[in-house]
Amino acid sequence: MKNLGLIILGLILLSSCSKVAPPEPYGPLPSERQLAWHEMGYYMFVHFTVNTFTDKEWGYGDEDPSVFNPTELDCSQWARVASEAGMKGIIITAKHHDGFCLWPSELTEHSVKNSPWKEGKGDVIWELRRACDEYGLKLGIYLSPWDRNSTLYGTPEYITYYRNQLTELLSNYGNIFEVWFDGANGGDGYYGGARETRRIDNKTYYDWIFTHLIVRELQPGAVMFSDAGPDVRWVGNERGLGSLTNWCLLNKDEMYPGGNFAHILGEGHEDGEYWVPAEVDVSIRPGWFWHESQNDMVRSPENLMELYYSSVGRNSNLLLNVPPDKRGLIHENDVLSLMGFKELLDKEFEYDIAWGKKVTASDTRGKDFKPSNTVDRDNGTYWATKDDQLTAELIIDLGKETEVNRILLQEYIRLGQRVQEFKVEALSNGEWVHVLDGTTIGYKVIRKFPTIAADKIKVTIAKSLACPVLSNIELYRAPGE
Ligand code: FUL
Repeated sequence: MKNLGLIILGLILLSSCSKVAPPEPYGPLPSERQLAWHEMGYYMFVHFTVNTFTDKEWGYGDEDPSVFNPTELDCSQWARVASEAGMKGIIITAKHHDGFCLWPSELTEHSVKNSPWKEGKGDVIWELRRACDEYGLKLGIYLSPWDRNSTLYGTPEYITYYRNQLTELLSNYGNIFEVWFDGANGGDGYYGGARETRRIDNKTYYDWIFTHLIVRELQPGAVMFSDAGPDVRWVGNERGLGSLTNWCLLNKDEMYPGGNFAHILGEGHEDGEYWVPAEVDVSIRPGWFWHESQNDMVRSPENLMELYYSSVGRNSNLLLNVPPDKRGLIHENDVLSLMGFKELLDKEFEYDIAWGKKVTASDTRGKDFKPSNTVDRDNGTYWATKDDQLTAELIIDLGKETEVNRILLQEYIRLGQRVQEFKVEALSNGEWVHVLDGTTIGYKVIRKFPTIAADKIKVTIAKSLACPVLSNIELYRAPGE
């Protein structure tokens, strides 16, 4: 009898101590550098070069470096504006298609070193590095593969030149969070005086694999962006539109920058072999560079908010271009809009109604994966169902009737992207009311819906590639509507 008692006690202890295993990862997974990138959310693109002074979008490459002469260049102002607007970093056009370098490259004469700015002793990249450090921002680099100034462009020697430029940038300016490879290759250019059209084969000319290795070696923490990744993909348009269905996955093996893949890049591939999430690049003005004639065409705070929903709200990052003017400052109108947008953003997401509320679910894997992990504001914890349970319902009890009109959902992407379809309902006046349908979630989706007075909110995972794993649910009552 005594032994039986001990055995039972042992079994009870064993069962209470035994841990239920977390779900196995499903499909391709994000790397640490990609996970850090996902958390950046929203950051600034800076298009600045000779074009700023010649009023062009694409410089031909024959500019006299003396045209580059900002009178009040202040990278700290850019960084302060970015930081006050809630951005996490800045990516700068170190060299655009005109080939003019914003740093005193040893490899060309077409750079700041031959400009009157600071008597040729200045270095915009270095100043921006310091400004980013001052404001706790990360720095990224855009280096145009197409170079309309270089006499070498089109020959194999140009690739060495391009890689050496990249090496300068990745060796001398501290940690770089993103390297941006543009797919544009227009054809005609100055090319050291040849003034002709040079066509290259996008697929083979740049020999990208070896360029990628240089980035990995010099900046292991940096993600690389292009139409086809390898780490981050273009969203397929420059209008600020992420896709509602958006897989972080892509079959990129047959793709290359400048190829004709825009129609695929929005949605990605549900059965993609690689983790290559989408980035939405869009300008606050009609052009990428500053033009005096566009000073009154700056997007309004409300318009920026729409962009935020159609990018960050659709499982993408937002790279918002804010081009400095001839003075080398972000223009007052752009600053005003950005500050207005930040104010709207703060009001929109002022208080998370779901935080700490009681949550129940139709299925739970075990106490480490309990439903309330979705409302603890800790992205490291998550709710998961048992392995064979591919659909589930989760109900957040708001405690009392509460107005709601926004929902934010996140999967725990360290275990892969799984959800294919979801649905949101609200218990209002004792009845379940359909609020919205969705497809993918991924790192994050934020959806708007008409204000409803709800006692409870139900999130149904209607279809999933593997057992659903949700790390976060937030609810808001945004002003208006
Ligand atoms: C494009 C370029 O041609 C534009 O000038 C701009 O830099 C944009 C971000 O990418 O491909």
